[in-house]
Amino acid sequence: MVVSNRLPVHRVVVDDRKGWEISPGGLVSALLPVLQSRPSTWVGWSGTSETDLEPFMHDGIRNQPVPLTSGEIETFYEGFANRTIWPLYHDAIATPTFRRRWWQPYVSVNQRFAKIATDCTSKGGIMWIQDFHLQLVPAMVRHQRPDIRIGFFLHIPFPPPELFSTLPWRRQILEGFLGADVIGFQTRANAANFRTLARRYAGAVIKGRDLIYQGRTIRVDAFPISIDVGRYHHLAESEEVSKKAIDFRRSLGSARKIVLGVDRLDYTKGIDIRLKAFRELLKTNRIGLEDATFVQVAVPSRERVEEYKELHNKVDQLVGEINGTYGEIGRMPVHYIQRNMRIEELVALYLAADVMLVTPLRDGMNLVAKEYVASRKDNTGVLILSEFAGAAQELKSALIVNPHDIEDLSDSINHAITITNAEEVRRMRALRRVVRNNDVFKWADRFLEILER
Ligand code: ADQ
Repeated sequence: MVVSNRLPVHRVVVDDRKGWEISPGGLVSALLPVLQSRPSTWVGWSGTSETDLEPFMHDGIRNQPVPLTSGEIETFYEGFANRTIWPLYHDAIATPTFRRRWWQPYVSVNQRFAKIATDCTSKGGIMWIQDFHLQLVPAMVRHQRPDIRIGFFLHIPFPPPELFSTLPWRRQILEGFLGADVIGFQTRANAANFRTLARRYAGAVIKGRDLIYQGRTIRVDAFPISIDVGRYHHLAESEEVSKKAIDFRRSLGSARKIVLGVDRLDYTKGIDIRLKAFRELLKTNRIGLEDATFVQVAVPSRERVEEYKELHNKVDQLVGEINGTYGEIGRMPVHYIQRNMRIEELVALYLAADVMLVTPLRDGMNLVAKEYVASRKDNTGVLILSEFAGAAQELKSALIVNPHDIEDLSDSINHAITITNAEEVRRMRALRRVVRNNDVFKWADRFLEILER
């Protein structure tokens, strides 16, 4: 049983007929094979306003929809999840909003998920709950059904005590997590933050990596998530993708190097800062149009939330300003694409890019960094990686930067553009070894193996 905010499928309408299609993404592709090998159910919101959806089978998995009202989408999802928890857990880069009227809907939606999920879990079954939308579900499930083995994985960072302590509902959230038997985080530091806070506010006792709480032993550990490495490798080898990469390069003109960024348009990802660093290089004449061109792909997300609208405008403005100031007819320093791309197109871009910029101010893991590395089949390419992404704990051979430091960032871009072939290959080989050794299947196996013990 997997429980997450969204089902692994989304609605498609073809010739006026409604159907479902598997959603792209690492979590879905990691869990599908695991779930398909045994009778399983995925509980989640369908992403639509339909409230009368019956459970349905898709690709060998039973999908159990959880309805959300438009009021709950505003208070539970856009409010408590996206404007309270998301910014608080990302170092308060945007100021978290604490609004009392969002709390009750968060509790009642969590209750609905817990009820629907327990109702379809057999005796002694295994339940794996995902992410920050559902932090209360583990305790709610335990309360109703102590026979179930409960796992919880947080995809985003878990903040240090000074920050988390400001949350008015800190105790309730911690107690929610503590209903699980295994609690997984992206990094060891995140897991340590949780243990400290569980001791401070919930009276848990720390014993190595475990917590003792209400007579139970709870495993609290780091499980760094990864990608389906084989799939990226396979795509990078395909003729269609290789051709597309050559096309991309050709259409980007004669600049020697292509620098790439791929992100959800989110204020945690540091998109504006990397544009400023690139502008700095142009402004100080350290690079010219013939040296490098910067491609930023950003898919809009959470567009109804104010901070996201502001970021959208800010990035539009910066791109316009850089191109207006430093561009020439037919030669623009920045190419900005604001839409979803097919995975084949993304891998082609990864293949075309000499330098990949992953500069979040804070990020749970960052899968884009791993996707780039997995696609670089000829061991070239330079990854510039923020020290504040979970991925930096593993990808130590990247050029590691502090994204708050524009000079450090522009120096690193300059270094990446002028790097020697020997250094480039040495770094990429080491990165590829790390990514190959921990793919998403290993991640899921390790978590489930501990949960099933
Ligand atoms: P995200 O914040 O969404 O995930 P990330 O890990 O980078 O961040 O994953 C984004 C995914 O979306 C990647 O697979 C990427 O290829 C894809 N993507 C990005 N832009 C795209 C575009 N324009 N078109 C198509 N696909 C695009 C959250 C956490 C992360 C954590 C993951 C997984 O915030 O820290 O790594 O979950 O746990």
